[in-house]
Amino acid sequence: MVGLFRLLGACLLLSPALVNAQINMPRGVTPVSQDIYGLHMYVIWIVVGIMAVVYGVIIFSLIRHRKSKGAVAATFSKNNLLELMWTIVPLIIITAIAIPSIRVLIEMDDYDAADLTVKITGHQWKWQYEYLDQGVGFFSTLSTPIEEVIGVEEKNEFYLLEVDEPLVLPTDRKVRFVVTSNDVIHSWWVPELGIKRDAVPGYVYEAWARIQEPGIYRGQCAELCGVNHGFMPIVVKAVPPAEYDKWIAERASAAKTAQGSRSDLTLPEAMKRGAALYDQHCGACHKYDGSGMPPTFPSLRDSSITTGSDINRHIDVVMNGVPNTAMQAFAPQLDDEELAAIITYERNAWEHDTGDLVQPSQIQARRQ
Ligand code: HEC
Ligand SMILES: [Cu+2]
Repeated sequence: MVGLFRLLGACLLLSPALVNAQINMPRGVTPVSQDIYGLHMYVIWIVVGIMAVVYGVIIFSLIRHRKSKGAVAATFSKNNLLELMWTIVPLIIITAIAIPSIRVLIEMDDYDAADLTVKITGHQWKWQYEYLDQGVGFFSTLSTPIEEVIGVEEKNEFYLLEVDEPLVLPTDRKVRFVVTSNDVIHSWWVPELGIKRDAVPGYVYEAWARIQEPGIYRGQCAELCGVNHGFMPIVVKAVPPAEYDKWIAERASAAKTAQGSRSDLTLPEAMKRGAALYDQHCGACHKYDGSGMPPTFPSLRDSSITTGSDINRHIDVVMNGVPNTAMQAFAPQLDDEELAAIITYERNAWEHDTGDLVQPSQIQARRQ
């Protein structure tokens, strides 16, 4: 019993220390996340106060009015003062919680006057980030090697919390997020930014952050979204504004150059790019060796679509997807060259060796 009380006392006194032990919620690195933390601690203390009073009365009554001492139950059935008290006291408590809560809620919803806007789209199973004013966009996919997932290699420190390309954001600037989804409901959750926003297809929800410290902040999809729900982590890399400006300028000019050059692919080029893109965008469902997980995710090995002579049938499935299945339309997600490379890869990998080479111009021709 004494041990229990000691533990309880330690919990209360050491609450900030327990953040590091991941027992308490993080304080975070934005004004909103810190205010959420403050509100949380404030409510916890009120709860502790209520608990002390309630348990105090119960324990006092148990000891003071115990049967062995000859206690006799009271028989009164009405006490106006008591009733007034248990109406007024909760009212005061609720008001004392409501006022700071509403203040934090209003602060969380203050999306105006943002310095930049990032559109976040959830996909099965990856996140897409678009810097709306700069014309820069990319996908961020899990980078944990498959060997660690299946247990043949030791898991690293950031197992399932690492991506190929993090979301790069400036510190000390107001970043507005618009969050949506391409398929099912996901949720973009980064505890240290104090943000958890549902990504719902057909809707756009907003959030914002002004990050105060450079660093790497990790999060996860927080809405069960299918078999690889645990495989779409979030990594935010916050850098000083000057560094961010340099990064975004480089990305923007790279995006422009890529748009201008549309040359034909050679087969080795297409296979190399296609293999990497296939692993990134298709491997989660169709597996890295193309064997899929039938019957839900079909095998692409020796399928009539990936090896049949009607290449356009193959192109159309990948570009338009299959309605009402997890096979999404990739035409809006990938550019002509990327689609051409992936399709070429599928037609030649896994001993398919059809020799077919799909060119970006063929994809372009089939875009509506
Ligand atoms: C989220 C899971 C998922 C991802 C990611 C995915 N697919 Fe699919 N794919 C499916 C499902 C499910 C089907 C079966 C649809 C149906 O019922 O016809 C399918 C069907 C296909 C087919 C037709 C196969 C056949 O024989 O019917 C091809 C080709 C294909 N996908 C290619 C791709 C390519 C290329 C990518 C990556 C750019 C990809 N898929 C990514 C789930 C996925
Ligand atoms: Cu998800």
